[in-house]
Amino acid sequence: MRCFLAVALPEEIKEILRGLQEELRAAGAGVRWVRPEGFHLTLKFFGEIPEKKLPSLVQAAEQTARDFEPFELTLSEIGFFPEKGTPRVVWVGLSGELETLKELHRRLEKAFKKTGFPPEKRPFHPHLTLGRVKEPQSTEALRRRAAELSVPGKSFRVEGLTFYRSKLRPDGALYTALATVELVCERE
Ligand code: 3AM
Repeated sequence: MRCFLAVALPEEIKEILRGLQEELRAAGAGVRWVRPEGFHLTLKFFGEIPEKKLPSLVQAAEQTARDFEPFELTLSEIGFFPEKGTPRVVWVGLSGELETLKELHRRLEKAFKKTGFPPEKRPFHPHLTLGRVKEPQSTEALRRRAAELSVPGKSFRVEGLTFYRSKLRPDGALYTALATVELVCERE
């Protein structure tokens, strides 16, 4: 199965992201928008794994999550990959306790490496994907529209990590939650 680890998002955050999608949709670019129930913050993409590998990944995540207490992130700006030129991915960036998020990501990579999954080569750029560009024409209007919009500075608590299965469909990926691991560190 195709599998990844992510932070699931509260409904009110998904609602905001859905609203931003609506505003951007008006720019008329050929974008495949993420299904609102599928919004998430990816921490690690595993690719195709045999189902029997999942328990060892969950265990690695649990061990790491033990050293972290829940923390807060805030929606920031709309951004694009790549930053300049024809965009491929439209996303919402994050602010807040980003250093904690990056440390969590670094520790997870280390734990998964021990489990046999090589670390991601690309730098970690935390983002919430809104959509993927399918037709690179008319993306200028999309960039213009994005620059006009203001993202509500809403915060949410990261309290757990969720393993998802991703099923690729012609109309976009379908994500199913497989297991959730809580951040449980209890500091004095
Ligand atoms: O929705 P986002 O962008 O957070 O981009 C893919 C998506 O992240 C990413 O894994 C998440 C679930 O599909 N992804 C897909 N293929 C990937 C790959 N080969 C990948 N990340 C790294 N390497």
